[in-house]
Amino acid sequence: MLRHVRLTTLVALCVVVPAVAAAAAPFAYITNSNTGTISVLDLASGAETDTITLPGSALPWGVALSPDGKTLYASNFGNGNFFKVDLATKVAQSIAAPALAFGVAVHPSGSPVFVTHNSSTGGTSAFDTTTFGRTAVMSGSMSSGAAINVARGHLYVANRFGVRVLDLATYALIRQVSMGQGFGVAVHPAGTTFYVALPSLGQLAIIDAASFAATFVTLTGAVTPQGVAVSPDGKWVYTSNYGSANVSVVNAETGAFVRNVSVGMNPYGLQFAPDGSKAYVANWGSHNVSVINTTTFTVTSLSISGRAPVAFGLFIFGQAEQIIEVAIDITPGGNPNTINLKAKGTLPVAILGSEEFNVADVDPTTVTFAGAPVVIKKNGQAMASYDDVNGDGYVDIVVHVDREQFTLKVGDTEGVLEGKTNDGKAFRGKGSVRVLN
Ligand SMILES: [Ca+2]
Ligand SMILES: [Ca+2]
Repeated sequence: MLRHVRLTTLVALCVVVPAVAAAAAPFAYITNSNTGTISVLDLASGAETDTITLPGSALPWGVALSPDGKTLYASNFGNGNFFKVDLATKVAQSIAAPALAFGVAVHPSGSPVFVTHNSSTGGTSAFDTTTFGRTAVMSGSMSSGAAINVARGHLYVANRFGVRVLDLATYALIRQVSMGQGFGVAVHPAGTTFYVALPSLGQLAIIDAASFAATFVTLTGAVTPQGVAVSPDGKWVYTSNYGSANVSVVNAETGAFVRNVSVGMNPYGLQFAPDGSKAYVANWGSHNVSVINTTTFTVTSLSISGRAPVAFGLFIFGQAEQIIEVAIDITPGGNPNTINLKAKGTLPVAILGSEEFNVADVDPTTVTFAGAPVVIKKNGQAMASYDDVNGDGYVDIVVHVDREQFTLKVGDTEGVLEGKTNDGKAFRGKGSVRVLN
């Protein structure tokens, strides 16, 4: 392992130094029931980057992804089958299943896949994901949402009478929690609690995963809550209310109903982004996806090419974007870092290299400091140079930003540098400043 990097070895280092683990941007996979398609949405841009057409007469409904994110499973509510989609090739394969395939969940090991059936005698099937043979049948009636509690080794299936708790290894029935038709099911990240939407009661059931004791939250102003989702930090539970075009927000710690947020028509599938900053809901009636900012509760929408989206299940895959923290030196060698807002020209800021961060990875055209971009020269290149400004043996990059574009004001004490590496990873550094006018 190279501990000290000299300028002359910079090029070689691009190969030698391991990059920080890549964070896959999240994608949403929306089943469009009227068009027999799946819209693939890049949640970083909000754009539909792919549209997968399912074979046959398809009414894609429930959805789940394999743990590695490479395979998608979608139920076909219109026929006795479900689909396996290879997300690399976008090839969809049809697998025979009992009628009215509805909810889908995948075992944490990747197999089997569980498919629920929404008929009067419909329970749950388990399919081996290599052979696609049906390896188990669990009884039930009007089964809908399915979810897995990895910590407790339980499979939950909502049904006509509430929710069934099944042993994830033996499929034995552990408990039927009776409380009226259950629909969507979601599990707290710690596995301590699970949640069931009760459409006909307009309630959310909060169920202790050990004792199965249930408490019920009345969702004021909610009609037919169907989908349910828990925030990644476990603090909030949302329901999508099909009949009232809104999403209810419940405090998971207190069990208190907090508020409703208006979304599109007939909201159905609902899930949080991996970083919890947004929640996405597929609107069956308005043919789009609402995006709820979970801090401000403002709502925007994403367009999709298909119609009548459902996305019932866990339809988002990806990791929260990780920001690499870097050390910077504003006006290298100078201290304090005085910034005169009346000054023109450029301000040099060094991004310091280290054993963990190779500045050869920096795309200088993406860098801003205190809102000011790096100056682009007439030849199209960023004004930047490589030097070891602090003499620690690691190469640093010195970028020159446009002094006339600072968003700083007098009294600010911190300047933030942001940018991206050549392969799109975000980094950030902070330094003290003294701002004069
Ligand atoms: Ca300095
Ligand atoms: Ca250095």
